[in-house]
Amino acid sequence: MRVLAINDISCVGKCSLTVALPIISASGVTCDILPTAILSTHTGGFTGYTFRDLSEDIPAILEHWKSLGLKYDIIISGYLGSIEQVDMVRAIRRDFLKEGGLMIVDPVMGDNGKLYVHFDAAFVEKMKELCRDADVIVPNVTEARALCGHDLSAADGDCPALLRELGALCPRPSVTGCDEREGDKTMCAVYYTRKDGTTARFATEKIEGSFHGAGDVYASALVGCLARGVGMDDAVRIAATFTADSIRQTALDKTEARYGLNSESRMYAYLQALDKAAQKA
Ligand code: PXL
Repeated sequence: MRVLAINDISCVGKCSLTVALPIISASGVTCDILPTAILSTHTGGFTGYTFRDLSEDIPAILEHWKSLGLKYDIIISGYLGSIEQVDMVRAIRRDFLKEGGLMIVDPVMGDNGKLYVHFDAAFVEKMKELCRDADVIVPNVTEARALCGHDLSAADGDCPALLRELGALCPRPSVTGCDEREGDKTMCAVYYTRKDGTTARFATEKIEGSFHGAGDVYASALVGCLARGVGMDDAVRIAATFTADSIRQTALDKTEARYGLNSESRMYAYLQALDKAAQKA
C-alpha cells in the first residue's frame, strides 16, 4: 500500500507533512511526500516566517517519478503553496493514482471563521475544481462554508445542511469541527458520507480552546486507517478519537496552541485501535 501526501513542510508548528508523514507511516504503509512549500513555521500565529513556494520544482519531480513508474493507492492533498498547484494536483491524480485508487482532498484554506493569509475568493473557486476530482473531501466548517459560498463567520452550525450542499462537489464529503450542544455538554462532531451514500455523525466531547494542526492529525489518521483497509465508520471514529486525545494532551501540557498538537504520546493508543479495526476488516 503506497500513499502520496501532498502538503507543505512547516519546519516548526506540527502541521502538514511533519504530521502526515509520521502518522501515515506509523499506520503501517509507505508514505511518499510532495512538498508544496517550505516555511520556517506555519502561518497561523507566527509573524516573520519564511515561505518558499516549490511550484517551480514540482514538474521535474513528477517527470522523475514517471520514469520510475510510480503509482499510488491513495493520494491526499493538503496546503498548497500557490493557486497554480491546484492544476498540478489534478494532473498528479490523473498520472499517479492507481485505477480504483482513492483521492482525498483536505481543502486547507481557513479556520475559525476566517481564511488563512495567502488565500482569497479566487483560491476558493479554484479549490472547488480539486474537490470535484476527489473521492473524499475533509473540510472543517469554515472551509465547508467557503466551498458552499456561505458567510464564513456566520454563527449557525448546520453541518448536516453543509454536508448535503457539499454533495454537489464530491461524492463522499465530510465536515469536521462542528460544535454542537448535547444536554449540558458541547460536542465536536464530524459529519461524513459513506461509500453507499448514507451519512453519519461521530462526536467527541469538545475541549475548550483553539488548537492548531488538529485538521492535519485527523486527516492523516483517517488516511492511515483507510490505507489499512479499515471501513469509513471505524476510520472516522479512530481518527477523531486520536485527534481529541491529542487535543486533551496539549491542553494538559499547556503548550502554546501555535506549536501544534502533542499527538506523539497518543500515537500508541491510536495504533492499537487501528490494529484492532484492521484485524476485523
Ligand atoms: O494546518 C493548516 C496549515 C498548513 N500549512 C500551513 C499553514 C496552515 C494553517 O495555518 O499556515 C503553512
